[in-house]
Amino acid sequence: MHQILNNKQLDLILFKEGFVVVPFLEEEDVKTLIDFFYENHLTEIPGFYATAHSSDIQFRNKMNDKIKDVFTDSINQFFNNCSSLGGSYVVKSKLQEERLHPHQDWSIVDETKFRSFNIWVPLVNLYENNGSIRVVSGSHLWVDNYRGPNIPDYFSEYNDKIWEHMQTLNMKAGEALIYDHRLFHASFPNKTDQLRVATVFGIIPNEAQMFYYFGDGNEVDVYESSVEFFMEGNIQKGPEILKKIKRITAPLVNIKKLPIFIEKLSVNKKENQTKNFDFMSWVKKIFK
Ligand SMILES: O=C(O)CCC(=O)C(=O)O
Repeated sequence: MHQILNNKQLDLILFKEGFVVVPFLEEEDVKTLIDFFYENHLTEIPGFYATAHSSDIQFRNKMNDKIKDVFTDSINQFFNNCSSLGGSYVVKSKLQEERLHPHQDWSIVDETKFRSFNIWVPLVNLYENNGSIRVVSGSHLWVDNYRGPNIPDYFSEYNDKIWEHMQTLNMKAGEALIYDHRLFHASFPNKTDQLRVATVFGIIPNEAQMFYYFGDGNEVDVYESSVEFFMEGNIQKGPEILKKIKRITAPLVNIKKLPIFIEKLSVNKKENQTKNFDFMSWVKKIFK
């Protein structure tokens, strides 16, 4: 298995727990990113907001370029033979009253061979009232599954149970949560008058090809993907743009090691096949 982090001990923790929290940005870097955010956002921020979802591609890229510029030294310091995908501001204001439910991020590599990650860095100190992030240690190893638009989320009926078993990470500005895209994570609503400004950045091993998984009933279509598609395309519309390489048929979920509170998870019952928790659709709904 590819060693992701240069520090072997941290890499082992990432492998076993699915996440690590590390000091990542200097105070002046945090200030640079916060100042840049406010210089470029002069109007009111909706409840939940991500620059990666802006329809203005030039603006999306401008935000990405700045984040990448500030992150690069730390990425090089922490990561071993990995490629940078791109970055986004992720901001919560008090207009978003609902919590961000427990979810896994989309699969973007062949997870039978590789792992992919996010680096999530708050630019303000976090506590429960202003939108702290929550995780379940080891949850990246619960199942093998495919995640992407139109793919059912077999865990949706366990949202509350998973939430109850999460640990809250009250991170300091500039610390990074490096997490496996399979890890269940969520966040509290921000109940304060100040914005909760954070940044998020994707990472994959150098040798991993990017893929896009799109559900079609009980099957999943696999498309070749790229950083350009994620940064510049409409990521809900992969099938219209990308090259399809194969179709995967059932079983789409392989249960490995479920905790006791969801051990009755059924991946066969029709009624469980509600839509995947789709981060993008959630964001779009909140914008309206
Ligand atoms: O910013 C947050 O509160 C959570 C972000 C998140 O869940 C994600 O980027 O997948």
